[in-house]
Amino acid sequence: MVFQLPPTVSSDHNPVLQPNECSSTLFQTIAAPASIVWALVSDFENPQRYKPFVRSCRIIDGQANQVRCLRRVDVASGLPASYSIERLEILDHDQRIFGFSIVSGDHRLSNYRSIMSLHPNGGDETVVVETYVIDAAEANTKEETCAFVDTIVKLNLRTLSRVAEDLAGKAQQQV
Ligand code: A8S
Repeated sequence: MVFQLPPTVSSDHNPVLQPNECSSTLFQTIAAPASIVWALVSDFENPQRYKPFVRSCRIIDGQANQVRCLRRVDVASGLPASYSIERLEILDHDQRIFGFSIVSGDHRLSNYRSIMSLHPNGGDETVVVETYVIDAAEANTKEETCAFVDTIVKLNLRTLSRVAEDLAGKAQQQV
C-alpha cells in the first residue's frame, strides 16, 4: 500500500536543494503505536537506544532535549569517523516531528540535517518518514554521498523498528 504523506509535513520532506546538495527520503513501517516510536525518536540524549553505530552520547551544551541543545555522539570503531557534534533543531511533540543537524566532528558529512515525522497508520502501526539533506562530500559525487548516508539511515530505521516492536510486545504482555 502506498503511504500518503499528510500535507502538513509535505514541505519538510520535499526540501529545496542548493546545487551542491543531495537529499533522500526513507520510509519505515513499524508494528508499534506512534507513542512508543516517538519516545525513542524524541530522546535526543539517547540515540544509542536505536542507532546501532552509536557507542555513547552526552549533552555538551544546553539543557537535554531542549531545542538548540548540543550532543556529542561517539560511534563504533571501524567507521570512517569517531565522533559527531549534533544540534536538536525541531521537537514537536504534538505533530511528532523531530529534526537535528550535524554541526561538526571528525567525519566528512557537511551541512547534514534530518527531519523525521511519525504517522499513525491504523491498527497500532506507525509509518516513519525521514528526509535528510547534505552537501556532496569533497571528492565524491552526490550519488556516492547519498548512498553512504542512505545505508546508515536505513539501518537506523530498521533497528528503530525492531526496538519499538520489542517494546510494544512487552507493553502488551503487561496488560
Ligand atoms: C544519523 C545519521 C548519520 C550518522 C552518521 C548519517 C555517523 O554517526 C556515522 C558514520 C559517519 O561517518 C558519520 O541519524 C557519523 O545518525 C554512523 C559519525 C556522523
